[in-house]
Amino acid sequence: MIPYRIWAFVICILSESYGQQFTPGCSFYNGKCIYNVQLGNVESCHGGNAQPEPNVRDLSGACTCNDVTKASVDLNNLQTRVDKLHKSMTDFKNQLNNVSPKTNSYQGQPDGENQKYLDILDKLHTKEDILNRTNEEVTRILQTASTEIKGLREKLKNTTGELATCQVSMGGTHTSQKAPVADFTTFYCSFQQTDLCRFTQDRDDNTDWTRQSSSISTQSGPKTDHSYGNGYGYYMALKTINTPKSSAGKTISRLTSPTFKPASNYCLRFWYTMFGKDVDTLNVYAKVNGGRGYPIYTRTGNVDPYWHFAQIDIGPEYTKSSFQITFEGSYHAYKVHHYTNSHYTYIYYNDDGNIAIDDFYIYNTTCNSLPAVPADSLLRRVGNETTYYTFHKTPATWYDAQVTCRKENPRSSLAAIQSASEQLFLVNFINSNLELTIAGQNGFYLNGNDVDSESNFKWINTGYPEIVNYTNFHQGQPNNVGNIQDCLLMEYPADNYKWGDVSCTEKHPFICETMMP
Ligand SMILES: *[C@@H]1O[C@H](CO)[C@@H](O)[C@H](O)[C@H]1NC(C)=O
Ligand SMILES: *[C@@H]1O[C@H](CO)[C@@H](O)[C@H](O)[C@H]1NC(C)=O
Ligand SMILES: *[C@@H]1O[C@H](CO)[C@@H](O)[C@H](O)[C@H]1NC(C)=O
Ligand SMILES: *[C@@H]1O[C@H](CO)[C@@H](O)[C@H](O)[C@H]1NC(C)=O
Ligand SMILES: *[C@@H]1O[C@H](CO)[C@@H](O)[C@H](O)[C@H]1NC(C)=O
Ligand SMILES: [Ca+2]
Ligand SMILES: [Ca+2]
Repeated sequence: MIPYRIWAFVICILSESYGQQFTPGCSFYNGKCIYNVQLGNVESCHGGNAQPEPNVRDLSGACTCNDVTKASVDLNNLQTRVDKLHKSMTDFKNQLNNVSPKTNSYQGQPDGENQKYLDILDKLHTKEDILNRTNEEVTRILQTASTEIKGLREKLKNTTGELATCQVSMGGTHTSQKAPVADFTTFYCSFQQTDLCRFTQDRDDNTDWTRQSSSISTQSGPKTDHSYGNGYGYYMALKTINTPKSSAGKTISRLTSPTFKPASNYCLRFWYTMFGKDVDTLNVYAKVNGGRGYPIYTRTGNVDPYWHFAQIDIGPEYTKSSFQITFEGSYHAYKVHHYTNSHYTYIYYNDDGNIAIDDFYIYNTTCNSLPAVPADSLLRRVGNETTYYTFHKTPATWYDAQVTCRKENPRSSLAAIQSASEQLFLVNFINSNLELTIAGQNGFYLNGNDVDSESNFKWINTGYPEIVNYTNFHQGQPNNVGNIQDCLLMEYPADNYKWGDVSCTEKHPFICETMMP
């Protein structure tokens, strides 16, 4: 006897309306601005009878952003249908797999029930065949659509030059789940700003912090700033001064933030380096009513040339009234014997050590309530490494893209692709998403660049430049056309997003990556 349970299952499968959903469809461009991609009309498509929709505009006229936006909405709808299709195909296959082994045991039993089973299996195979053909059709449609979109965008660029503006509205159609809008604001400073974001030098100290770009020396200071990781970026540094001093003792310098409004809590985050043998201490204070009190953060000594992350909760005792943040750096002098006028004297030097800070964030909430990762991000775990990617379809210059990444999370940067499997992971994800496939026709920026030294491409996500070892350049790239191509772009969508170098001021979509500590 076949258990009732299995019968119910099989009947359930057959009564599902797969037939409707799995009818292959077509895609056509037909020289019009608006795409019409359909599923379920195979005769009218392949019979050449496809009629353009009455309101479709002819390409001999100029296409507008509205046309591209409408096309992208149509394609979004298609994406939704394709997603559903894939899901029901998978479910269907799973159900089929569950049923098949059970039915085998009834084969050869010459009863009526077994015959019914074989009939059902027959029908299931027919469905599977349709399903397989539909799968091929969907793949074909996606490929055609992406080619057509490319044509449409090129046409638009040729006729109106509206490319960049349109992509903004295309980006706006994305509706997948966003993180809830948190009730906090962020103050961020990359120290790229010449007004130092209204930070000011204290007057009751020995010297000033300086706004610095590039490395200070090989024995001290960071190699580059933290925001951009190359000579374009700036950071704040307390530099030793190689001048003899008459006495020992610390040289102290303070830099104070603008004033922050009262709130129940604040969270402070920043990056710092402390490198060189004369480095003494970095203290951070929450300055209330002009008084510094005791430090809320202290780090002492010669650490290393790398950028380090600091995070400090600032409780209500400090934040119930207006307050400022003060960074206090110090270095010490060392004693040397000096031979002058036939005798030895002592002189004190401090010539080796710098404290630097960059990428300052302050949020009017507790550190715990800040999102751990950027909203809407894609997770990848390899071994013990966890990375989140966010995809930005709105084109930006390499510099603006990098800062957008830094702003979304202190550990975020434009992505660095450091293996073939990471490249494949990203390319597969882009290809699985129609909107990203559309945006990707214009490439995706990575963080690699040779801004500092021609043809020496470096990854800069950690703020400590690293040689780009794994590469995936398209044939003939990098080629530094016009001597101005310094930034890496996943430039060739038709060739698995192989890389090229482009001018960093060109605007392209981009991928950010947040590496978890
Ligand atoms: C459907 O595709 C799968 C995987 O390619 C294959 O194993 C199966 O035989 C195909 N089914 C039919 C009915 O063609
Ligand atoms: C756009 O312009 C380029 C260069 O002028 C041309 O090769 C291309 O065919 C044009 N594309 C369309 C869709 O008109
Ligand atoms: C943070 O500041 C913004 C702007 O002043 C305010 O709207 C918001 O309520 C504040 N959030 C908290 C948690 O205090
Ligand atoms: C991750 O794994 C690598 C290689 O196994 C190891 O060297 C490294 O210390 C691990 N890192 C962490 C954070 O566990
Ligand atoms: C990259 O290559 C350089 C020189 O070939 C080597 O020193 C460095 O360790 C490599 N880095 C990585 C991350 O493999
Ligand atoms: Ca900076
Ligand atoms: Ca190039």
